[in-house]
Amino acid sequence: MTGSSSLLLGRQVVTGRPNLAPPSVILDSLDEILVSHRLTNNGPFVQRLESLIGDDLGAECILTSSGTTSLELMLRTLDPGEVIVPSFTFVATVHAVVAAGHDVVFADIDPRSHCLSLESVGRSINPRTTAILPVHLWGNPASPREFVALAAEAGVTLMFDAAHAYGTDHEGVSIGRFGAAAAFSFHATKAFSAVEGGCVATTDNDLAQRLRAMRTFGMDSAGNVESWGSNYRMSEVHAAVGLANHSTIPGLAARNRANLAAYQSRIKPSGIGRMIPNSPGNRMAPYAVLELDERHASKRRGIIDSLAALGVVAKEYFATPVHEMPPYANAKPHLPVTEHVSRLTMTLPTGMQISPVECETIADELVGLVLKGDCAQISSDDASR
Ligand code: T4K
Repeated sequence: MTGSSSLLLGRQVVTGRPNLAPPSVILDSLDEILVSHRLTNNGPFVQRLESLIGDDLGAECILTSSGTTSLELMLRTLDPGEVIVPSFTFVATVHAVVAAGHDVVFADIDPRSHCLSLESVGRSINPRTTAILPVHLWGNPASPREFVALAAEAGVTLMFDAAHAYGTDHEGVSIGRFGAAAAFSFHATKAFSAVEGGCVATTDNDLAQRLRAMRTFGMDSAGNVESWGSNYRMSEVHAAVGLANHSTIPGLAARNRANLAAYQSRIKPSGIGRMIPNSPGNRMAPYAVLELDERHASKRRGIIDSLAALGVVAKEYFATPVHEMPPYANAKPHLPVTEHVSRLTMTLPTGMQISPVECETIADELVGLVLKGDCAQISSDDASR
């Protein structure tokens, strides 16, 4: 095991480390749940969290057991057909489309934002298209107004994967209010977490009612089975952790934004690449994402390994685009931007575990690793001119 003296910050820091409320706050709630013996099935903690999140999102909120089940639940309300998705995303986006009974059509992304490209989606729409499912990647809005217009013109449904985007607004409007519905994740690695969990947000009251029934075996409020459904519910224990963590959001959002600015302040002048900027409404700044300059693409794995040896755990999100994964590899779509960007990106530690000054220290180390490794290449390139 690495001794603390050899660690860059004297301890390990990790991409995806959960941000938690003080243990005593969580434990008090768990105590209340255990004493009450009300553990699940839309109990008081779920109802409280649902109402809080609904207020935050400015939409009806249907809490679920995960971001993936939220996606699947909302996609199951569509008529079967093709759903257009990005390939540069976490695999859950695409698995959920299949689980809901649809065919997957991959479209390319915009090289600046990493979100789904309007032009690429426009080219993919055809009579079998039932929906478009952009992802608000890294918490930044995926051109929601433009996609609303495109979907309306094409006569298809628009739903969003908002797994990264809790707390994001676009031009003053909550991200949960765009499209027919949006699916959020409250997984442990997300800025706001309930350990596992998620929700579907919608401004359509009829759809909300349908989703609520589908979440619990198709039952209405009286317990009569009126439609197909399953068990997509969140437990009281998860809701209690979510409620406790909810109070940490303002401090966490401020810290994440400061951490990102600190990384940017060192990466930008170095010329090794760019930190993906935060849109103004992306208050939580949940990810610190470095896109290496193309010249340094081959060093990514080495950089991540070197940082790990110093106790800084970065991740290659998303190194393998979903269309290259075995279950989807037959489609062979033409996605040049996705294939390019997936070789360049990595996420760096952020959140309450780390301060902006420490982010500068990591960035300086990272820049040193990249440039040191580059010296030989630059001189041999120069020599061959
Ligand atoms: N749509 C999008 C766009 C998504 O990104 C996701 C999930 C979903 C949909 C589906 O939402 P959920 O069904 O998951 O609610 C992680 C997360 O498991 C996943 O939630 C997340 N996206 C994805 C981007 O990242 P892995 O396979 O990378 O997880 P893992 O176990 O390697 O952990 C990531 C990092 O977090 C590691 O550095 C370790 C650290 N970690 C992780 C856990 C679970 C901790 O420090 N503590 C922990 O408890 O998928």
